[in-house]
Amino acid sequence: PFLENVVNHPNFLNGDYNTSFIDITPGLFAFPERRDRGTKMLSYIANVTVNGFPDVETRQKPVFDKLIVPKSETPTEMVTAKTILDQHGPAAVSRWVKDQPKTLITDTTFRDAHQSLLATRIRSKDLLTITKETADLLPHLFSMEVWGGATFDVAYRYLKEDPWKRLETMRQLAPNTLFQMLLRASNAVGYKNYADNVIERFVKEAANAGVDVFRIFDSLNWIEGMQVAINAARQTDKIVEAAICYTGDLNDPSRAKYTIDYYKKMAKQLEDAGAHILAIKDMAGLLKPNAVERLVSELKATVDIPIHLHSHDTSGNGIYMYAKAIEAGVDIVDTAIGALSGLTSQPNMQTLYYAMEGHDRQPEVAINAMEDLSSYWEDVRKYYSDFESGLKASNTEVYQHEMPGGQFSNLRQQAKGVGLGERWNEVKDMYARVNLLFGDIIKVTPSSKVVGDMALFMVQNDLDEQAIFERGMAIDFPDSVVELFSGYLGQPVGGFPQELQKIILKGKAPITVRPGELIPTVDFDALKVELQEEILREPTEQDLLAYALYPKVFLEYCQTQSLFGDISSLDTPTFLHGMTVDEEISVEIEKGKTLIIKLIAIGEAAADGMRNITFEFNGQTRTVRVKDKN
Ligand code: 3PY
Ligand code: ZN
Repeated sequence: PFLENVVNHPNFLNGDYNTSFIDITPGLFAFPERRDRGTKMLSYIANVTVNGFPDVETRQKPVFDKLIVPKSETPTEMVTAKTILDQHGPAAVSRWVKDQPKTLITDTTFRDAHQSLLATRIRSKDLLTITKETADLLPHLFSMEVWGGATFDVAYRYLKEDPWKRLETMRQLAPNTLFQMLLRASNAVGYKNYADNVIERFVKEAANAGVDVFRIFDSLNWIEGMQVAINAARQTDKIVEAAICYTGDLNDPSRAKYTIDYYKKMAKQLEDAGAHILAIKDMAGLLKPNAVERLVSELKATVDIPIHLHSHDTSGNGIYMYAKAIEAGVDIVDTAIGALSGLTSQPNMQTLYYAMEGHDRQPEVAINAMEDLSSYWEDVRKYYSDFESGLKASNTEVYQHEMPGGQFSNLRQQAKGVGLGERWNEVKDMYARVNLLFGDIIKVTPSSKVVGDMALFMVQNDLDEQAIFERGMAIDFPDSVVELFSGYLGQPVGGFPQELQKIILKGKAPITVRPGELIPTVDFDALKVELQEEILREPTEQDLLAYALYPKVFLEYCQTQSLFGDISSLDTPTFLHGMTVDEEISVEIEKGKTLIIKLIAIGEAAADGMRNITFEFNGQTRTVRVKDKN
C-alpha cells in the first residue's frame, strides 16, 4: 500500500468505524493522480542528483560522446528464420537451419553479453535505440538473444523498468528477426523452482510478447526438471531449443561423470522430449578446441535436429574453439558484437567472420555494418563503466574454477560485500573444491550460486572439507545449500554424495521427486485480487506473472513507479548520475512529446536533511524537495 487513503487506514482495516457510508459514497474511491508525470520525473532526477544510484560511484557527471546510430533500411521480401517460423512453423525452421551451407549466427549482445560484462545493467533505452538497425543490418542472423536469464529480474530490481515492455517494443522494431530467450526450465527466470502452472503461463505470455526461441536448460542437467517447460514451449508453436550444459573436460579421464556417452545420451533424450534444436550450453567457456570437435561430430551423428553452440570467451580460446566446431558441422554459434564481446562474454562476431575467411562455411554477415553497430556499443558501454568486472585480460584459470561467465564478476562483488575482497584467490580455489565436495555437479544458475555461497561460507569461516565432515553436524549451512541438498533444485547427475547430504540436512529427508509435483498450483484469481489491493489498479497478465515470480521486487518496482512515474525514457547518464547545475536535457516521453529540463539550483540541506532542487521545466520554474540521505 503506497497511498494513505481510506483502504489503508488502520481504523478502517480494524473495522472500528461504521463503514456503511462507503457503499453509498462511491466518490471515496476516486483517487486522483497525486502528481503529474513531469513532477514525478523531476523528483527522480532530483533524487539521483542528490543521493546517487546504487553501485555507481558518486562523482561529477561524466560527459559522453553523442551516440551515433547507423542508418538502415529494412530489407524487403527476404526469407529469414523468422519468416519461416511465422509461415511454416518450428519444424520447418529446424530443417531450414540444417540445409544452410553457411554457419548461422546468434547475436547475444542484447542479453548474455551485457549480463556477463556489465551485470545485466544495459537499459531498454540503449537497446531499443539500435534494435531496428541491428535487425535491418544483420538480416542473415539466425536470431537475437534478447530476453530471459537475469534480464527479467534486473530490469525490475535495478533499472526500474518493465522487461515485458522492452520485449514488446523490440518485437515491433524487428518483426523479421527471431527473438531468443534463456529459460531456466522450472526456475523460469528466477533462482528456485516454481509451480508448474506458473511456468506454463509464463512461457505462454513470453511467446505472446515476442519470444520465438526458448532455450531451455536445467541447472543440474536433469531432464525431468525440463519437461514442463519444454511442453509449455511446444504448445506455443515457437521453437524449442533444449540445452545440454557442458562442464568439466570431455577428454579428461579423471572426470568420469561427463563423458561423450553421457552427452550423447542426453542429446537423444532431449530430441525425444520434443526439442527442435539442440543447444550445447558451455556457460563457463570450458569447451576446448579438441573437445568440441569430438562433441559436435558425435552429437551430429546422434541426433537429427540442428546444433546451436553457446560459449563464453573467458579463456581466450573462443574463436579457435568455434572454428573447430564449424569444421565439425555445428549449425549455429552464439557471438556478441565486437564492443561487447570477449572475456566473460561471447566470442567476437567480427573476429569469427575474419577467422573463417576463405572457408565455405564462413558466416554470411555484413562486416561493415557490424563495425558500425559495434561503434555504437563502444560508446554505450562507457555509460556503464561502474558495472565492469575489472577483468582486463583472458583468464585460463576458468578451466580450474569452472565459474560461469555471468557469475565471475558477481561472486567477486559478493566476496567484497562480505569482507573477502582480499581473499578472492582463496574463494576461486574454494569454488573448485566445493564442486568436487558436492560430487562434481553442473554449475549454472541457480546451482552455480549455491556453489558460490558455499565457497564464501567456507572461506569466511575457515572451513575445509575435513572440518565439514568432522564438525558439520554442528554447522548451520547457508539456506541455498540446504535447499539444493533437499532436492528443491532437482537431482544432480549420479545423485548427491550421501554422507554430506546427511550432514547438511541433519536428519531431514530430501525429496527425490520433481519439486513441481509438490509445489501447490498458484491460484491466479486469488493472486490477482491480492496484487490489485497492493498496487491499487487492475494488474495485467504480465504484472501478475512478475508478482508470481518476484513478489517483493515487483512491489518495490510499482512503488518506484508511483513515486517517479515511467523513467525509462531518461537518457542513461542522467538516469545514473542525475544532472549538474545549468545542464539542460530533453526527454522524449512519448512520440512527439518532449520535456525540456534544466537544473537551476541545488539548495542547502535543512536540519531535517531536506533540500529544494529547482528546475526550469518547459520554461517554467519548478521546485521539488528531496531528502539528502548522505
Ligand atoms: C542465466 O541463467 O542467466 C545464464 O546466463 C546461465 O548461463
Ligand atoms: Zn551464457
